[in-house]
Amino acid sequence: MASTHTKIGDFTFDNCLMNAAGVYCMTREELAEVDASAAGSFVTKTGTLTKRAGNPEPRYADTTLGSINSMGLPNLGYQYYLDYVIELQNQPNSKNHFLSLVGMSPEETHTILKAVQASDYHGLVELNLSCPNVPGKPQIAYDFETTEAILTEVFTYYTKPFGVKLPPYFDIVHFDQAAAVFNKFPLTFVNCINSIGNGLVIDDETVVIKPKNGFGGIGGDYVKPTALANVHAFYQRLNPSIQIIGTGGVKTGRDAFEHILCGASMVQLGTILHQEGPAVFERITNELKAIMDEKGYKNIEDFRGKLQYMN
Ligand code: ERO
Repeated sequence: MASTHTKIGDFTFDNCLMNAAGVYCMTREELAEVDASAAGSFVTKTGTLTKRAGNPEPRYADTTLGSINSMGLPNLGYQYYLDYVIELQNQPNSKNHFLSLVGMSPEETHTILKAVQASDYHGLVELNLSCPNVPGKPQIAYDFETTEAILTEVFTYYTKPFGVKLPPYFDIVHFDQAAAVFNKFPLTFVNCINSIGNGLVIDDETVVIKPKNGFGGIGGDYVKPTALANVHAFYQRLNPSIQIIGTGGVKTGRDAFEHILCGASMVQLGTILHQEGPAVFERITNELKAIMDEKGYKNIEDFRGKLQYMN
């Protein structure tokens, strides 16, 4: 049968499917469940310098075609997640993991990353440049100057494998400009996409989440074409040494197949993991392997990035 084995930088994974940051990754218990599932890895909830309660509830809603959330970055503080991934990396046969991080200011981001640099952790870090839900804090990666300034500073002291979580871009010029910034740095990966920020879902006459008068990040079916476009746009533009993690709208093996076809080396599940729980990894892995078997693909490198265009 086909293998969904993959690599990000020097790290190998038995399966290219894993959770998306924010879903099923708040506590050690949730992370342990994902780790014990068919997922190839996990990423932690984005950890900040100090723990945060997040926005008032209800702050997540399933919708007909996906989800809307305005969690507001609730998390247990970066140290909690750093301790856990270090604990796991010291266990025999541990999977490789991703530690998601961001500060509430560039200064806090550097404080956190300097602590991770000084720690025993030698796994992957994902800097979240795209949280849409903290009132008064814009999505960092929509500001190319600030993004470049942060990454310039980071790479003066940070030497471990490092990637960034990006918001969706919607304009070809923005793909060009964003890729030009990221190509200046020795990034291991970029992850496309975070939720589409600040959508609005209405039930009868009322919003479905409380924070920000109902505005929140959109995930699920709505976002798949945007996610695929971002994965492929960056696949076309980034230095080949920068790999792509594809996130957005994956709920079947076919969706994962399409992300890989667009260039993704790893594929993350958000909304569907929230709906189905960690058993979803086995279902979607089996669906993806069945498609690969039918097409005669032995591993994901046989078709990764090989999206066909019309003449
Ligand atoms: O509100 C959040 O905690 C959140 N929701 C998202 O859809 N994406 C995020 O990146 C994020 C917080 C970091």
